[in-house]
Amino acid sequence: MLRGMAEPFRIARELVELHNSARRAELEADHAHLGKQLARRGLDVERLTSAAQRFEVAVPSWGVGTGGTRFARFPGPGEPRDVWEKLDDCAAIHQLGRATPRVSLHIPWDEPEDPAALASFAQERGLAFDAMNSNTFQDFAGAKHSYKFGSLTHTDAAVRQQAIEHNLHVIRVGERLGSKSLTVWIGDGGNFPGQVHFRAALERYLESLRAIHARLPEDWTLFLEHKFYEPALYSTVLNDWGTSYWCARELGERVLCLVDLGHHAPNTNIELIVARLIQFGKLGGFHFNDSKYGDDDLDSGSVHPFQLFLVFNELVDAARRDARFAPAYMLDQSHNVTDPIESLLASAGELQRSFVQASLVERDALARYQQSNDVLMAHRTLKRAFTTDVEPILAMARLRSGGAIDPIDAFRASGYRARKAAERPAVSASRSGIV
Ligand code: LRH
Ligand code: MN
Repeated sequence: MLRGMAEPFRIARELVELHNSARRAELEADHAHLGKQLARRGLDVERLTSAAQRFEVAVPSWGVGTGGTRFARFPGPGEPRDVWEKLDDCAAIHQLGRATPRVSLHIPWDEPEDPAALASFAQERGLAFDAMNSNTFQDFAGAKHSYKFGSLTHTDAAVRQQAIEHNLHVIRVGERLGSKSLTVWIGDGGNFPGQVHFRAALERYLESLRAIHARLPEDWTLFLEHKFYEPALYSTVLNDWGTSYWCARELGERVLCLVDLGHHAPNTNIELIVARLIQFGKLGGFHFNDSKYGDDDLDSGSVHPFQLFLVFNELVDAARRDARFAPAYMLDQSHNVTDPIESLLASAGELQRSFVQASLVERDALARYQQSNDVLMAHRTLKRAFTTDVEPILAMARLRSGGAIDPIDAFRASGYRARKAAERPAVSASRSGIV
């Protein structure tokens, strides 16, 4: 871990306090006013605010760098150059937003020479490690076999074995970092009709996942991430939630389905898929983002905020029925034209907003309207929650958790990006690609 002589810049606690002191009185007035309004609806603003304080979502290590597309990537100033600088940026996000205490690493992009040192580095910054992500969708120097024609489902057993070994390696690294889960997403599939035997490929997928599952530590969970297209452009092996569900059931109770919101065809009813996976007991977690067309990895809630609310409506309803219900929440976004830190702060806030709004739904009334087929009132019951401005609850939750009332304003006032641009030599406009 080579670093300049001077300690890397960190946002001073005093700056956050100064930021909050200028806004506290207004916030308290807004929070009290919202409290009165919600009390008339039988809702307790204090209970909702502490629930918002407990809301957490993991940030992707690959999300703090500028993302790109297959055409180009335009790196911004102060790009993190390695996993250490990525953790510094994740720490700044959690310092201001107070909702992202865990980081999801991607191996080998974040391969630590010394996992123990990385674990204590993270701990010093109030961070821990969430799900590990393996990568058998790119070839890396020194690899014996190429994944051009697939990885865990490749027709050549030697290539599958290489991919299995990589996943076992990622588990071992994760164990040393204190992670408790592995997310497996593969790009395996075909670009031409006839290129892949659909059923044989899925059999190979199951055989490989069985080999990984057999070596999964007792207290770990394995997440299967489906995706309907890209990088394969005609068929993918783990193409949809149904296939993922069937595989998770085949593999075992610690194998669950992960829903990446961008991995569905446009206009797919994702909240219905979420309800199905909840009912089938196989909803493991999420990669939250938004998209207009393909797997655009846009900021959560930036295109379809009502869909995000409807997803949380299913999650809050499920948690109401089963206190143990705790799917893993992660962001998985690519920030091509915004400051990645600002986008992650905003996106974590949008998830928290959808969670709090979904917690406003008057569920007994909704159940009555659904039972009596009072369609309009059932829909209005959801819309009333979605159209409630809960910003005072989100800001108060941040304030009470030691964060910033307006994290993006505080981030800009801190000059963090400019300081990092001075500390971290600019990276040239590199090759295309998401990272
Ligand atoms: C695939 C995916 C997967 C990650 C990658 C960065 O589209 O969503 O979760 O490994 O993005
Ligand atoms: Mn994903």
